[in-house]
Amino acid sequence: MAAQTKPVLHGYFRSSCSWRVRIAFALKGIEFEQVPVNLIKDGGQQLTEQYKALNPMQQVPAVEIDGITLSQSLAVIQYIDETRPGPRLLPGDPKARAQVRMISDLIASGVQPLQNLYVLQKIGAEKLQWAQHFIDRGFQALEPILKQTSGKYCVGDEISMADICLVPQVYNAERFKVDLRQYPTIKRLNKTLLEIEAFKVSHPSQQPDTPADLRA
Ligand SMILES: N[C@@H](CCC(=O)N[C@@H](CS)C(=O)NCC(=O)O)C(=O)O
Repeated sequence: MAAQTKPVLHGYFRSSCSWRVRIAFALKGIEFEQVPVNLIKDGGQQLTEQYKALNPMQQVPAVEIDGITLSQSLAVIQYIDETRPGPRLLPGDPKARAQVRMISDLIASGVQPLQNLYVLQKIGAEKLQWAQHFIDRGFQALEPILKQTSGKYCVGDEISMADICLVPQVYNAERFKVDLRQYPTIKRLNKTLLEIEAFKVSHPSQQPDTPADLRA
């Protein structure tokens, strides 16, 4: 299906879920526009009535594409995969596809929601330990799974949605100072993936809304 206009990504440079979508666009070679939604400024621009109309969950990303507005990064990635040419982000083989979804869900449902801004604001002073605990808990499950499923990438030797979820989650783990030494497979995959152009151009340090002191 030919796209009529460029998709618009409403996102935040440091949001791992926005980064997932940026990686998917980059892997597929899709040009898109970015509208920054600053999660901190003005008490959080995601909480405005204007943004709530785009995404009632008041989270980024929200993507305007082909006449519809989608939130939920995995839904966006799968829509892009189903409608755009380029490398497949979900493999054709049902077993490999299930493994990609398993890893993606583990991160997107089992780890990231427990350390997102809204949750940490409710936790208060203990937020660093809370975030570390739940990232560690997820990574302790992810490490043996990836040992089984990975080749060069998370599932075999093709880049997939699982890789798209992994790298931003490792970035979050580093931000929260999680000790990654106990996760050699996660570390290896992250290092390999960060060498790939699509992961580089979409990196939080390279975005239009990246503050000057965080630019690489
Ligand atoms: N399941 C959603 C999660 C979205 C989400 O948690 N977004 C975070 C940034 S990565 C957010 O907007 N947080 C704002 C807040 O917590 O107030 C997705 O995959 O898109």
